[in-house]
Amino acid sequence: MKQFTSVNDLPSLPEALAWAKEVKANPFAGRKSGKDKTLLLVFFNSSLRTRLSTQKAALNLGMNVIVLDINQGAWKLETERGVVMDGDKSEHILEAIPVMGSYCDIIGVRAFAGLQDREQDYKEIILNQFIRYSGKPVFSMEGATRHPLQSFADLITIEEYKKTPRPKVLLTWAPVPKALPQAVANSFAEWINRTDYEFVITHPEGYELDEMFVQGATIEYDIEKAYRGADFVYAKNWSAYTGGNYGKVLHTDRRWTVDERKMALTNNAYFMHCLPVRRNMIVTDAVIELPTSIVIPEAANRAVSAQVVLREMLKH
Ligand code: AN0
Ligand code: CP
Repeated sequence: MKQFTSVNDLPSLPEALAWAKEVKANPFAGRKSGKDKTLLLVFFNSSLRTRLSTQKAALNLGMNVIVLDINQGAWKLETERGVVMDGDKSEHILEAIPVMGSYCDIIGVRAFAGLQDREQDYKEIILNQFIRYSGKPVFSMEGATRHPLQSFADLITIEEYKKTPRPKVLLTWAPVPKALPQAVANSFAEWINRTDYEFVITHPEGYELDEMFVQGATIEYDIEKAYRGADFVYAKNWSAYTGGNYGKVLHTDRRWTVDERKMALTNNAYFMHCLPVRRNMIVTDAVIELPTSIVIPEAANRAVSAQVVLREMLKH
């Protein structure tokens, strides 16, 4: 696998899920496969889980790891070609990328959406420049439109906890005051659409996601109806995608906060969130502290999804 930016890059999803089980049972089985190989992780944005779990996965495979936080100590990068660089940016990404590529064998990149210009964000310019100019296999650690390592870990988690072959999975929008990307929700929808689960999405009007990711999923605007009978409740905030409202926070209506009253409508559902989560905005203390809250095992599975992806990339 030369690149991993979406579920479509995996040679086979069922095989990847089978590998996840193997990795979990025996995390050090592949410890020779990464010998003398260097992984570079490049962060344009903050991270706790992705930063640690991807390093852990690489160490399990015997790789060396170097990490660069672009905003802490690197030169400010220009990303547009043709710009007269007379401002505060000292280096162009078109030199920086091949230089970074020369020091490593595989590159992971985190570059969030700017949320100003939808067309620009959905072109995934930074990720695609790394793919084009680094000369090395590249994987996404959350791009502008997707977070595939997260969605893969989410799917591994649902497969582990599901009690029926076709669980009802609910993706619910929840309020946050700051504008956040659609990437986690887009990607979750894209991966769940590859399964035969019952998949329902609920959000206030105006928070519709790109149809490319939603595909055939049921959109239910009635919150109570959406929660009824759910086996998994996956909460996430995202800013508006549609029309002139792209990147805007339309409201922070706490009727959408995941609370005990709504969880009582479910089939004793597991609560999931990719983290970091704002308590009592997205989910109440009570719900996230329930034994059915699986946010910690979900985060732990980030090391598993990363190890499966790295293992696949090391083959080439
Ligand atoms: C990011 C987001 O919503 O995309 C990262 C989540 C994994 N969250 C925040 O910026 C709080
Ligand atoms: N879920 C996730 O990607 O977390 P971080 O932003 O902390 O890496």
